[in-house]
Amino acid sequence: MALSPEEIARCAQIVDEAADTAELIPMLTIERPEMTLEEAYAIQRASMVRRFERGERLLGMKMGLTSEAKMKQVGVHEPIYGHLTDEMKIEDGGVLSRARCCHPRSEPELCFILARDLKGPVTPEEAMEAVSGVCPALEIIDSRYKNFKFTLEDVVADNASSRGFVLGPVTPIDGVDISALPMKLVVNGQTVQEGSSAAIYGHPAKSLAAQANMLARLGQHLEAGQVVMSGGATAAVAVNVGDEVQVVVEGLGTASFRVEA
Ligand code: 0L1
Ligand code: MG
Repeated sequence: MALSPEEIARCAQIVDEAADTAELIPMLTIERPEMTLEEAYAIQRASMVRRFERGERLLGMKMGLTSEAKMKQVGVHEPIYGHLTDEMKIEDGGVLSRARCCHPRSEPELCFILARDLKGPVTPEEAMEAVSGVCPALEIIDSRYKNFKFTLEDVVADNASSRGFVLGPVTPIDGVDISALPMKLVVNGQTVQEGSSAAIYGHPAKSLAAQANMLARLGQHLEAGQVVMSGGATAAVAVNVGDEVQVVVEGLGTASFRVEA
């Protein structure tokens, strides 16, 4: 590790304060070009500790950059993950406060609900044994970096751009084939993105297993009751004040939020 513990803590403070105040920051790697992916995750974890010290609770994890569309959109080549807290959760039909965001975008996802602890290494099939239900979901991503531009290390340090998430009705996982569900993102009644759950890392179960396996490398695991956002099925779309944003997943239902000032 090239960055000192003090520098990790300083970077965590920078990204945490930027997320808290919705103020744009320059990429951390401009001044720290030597930052490794491992250090970026250390910064992410340290920024989460700051949130937990303010009273936020961990609700689960999110996989990011799991689709070809997303990798292309941000110009990187491997999935990443971030943490989800109760401060980020928006009830289905609820409100995203634009004032709490820098430049929010939303994307349609599937979210898994875990009934059991999930420890990697696991195969996708083994990972699914820990799942009790799945729901249509919307993620709101909001990079704290200027112009939504970053390196892989920058975006990992910034908690994979997490800003919010909305969960729709939960369907028991037994008997649901999630391999290729048609999904769409609807804004103000217009379909703005269409895709398939197959675009989520080839299969959403692969994304869940990858999450468990990445955590396992750090000696960590997912816990019963946690949620795992599996990743966007399409490119993300900018959302603005007044927008009504909805995900529609064939066979699973819908979830929505609206954007207010
Ligand atoms: O959830 C995602 O796939 C986004 C990960 C971070 C990249 C971005 O901000 O677009
Ligand atoms: Mg996402």
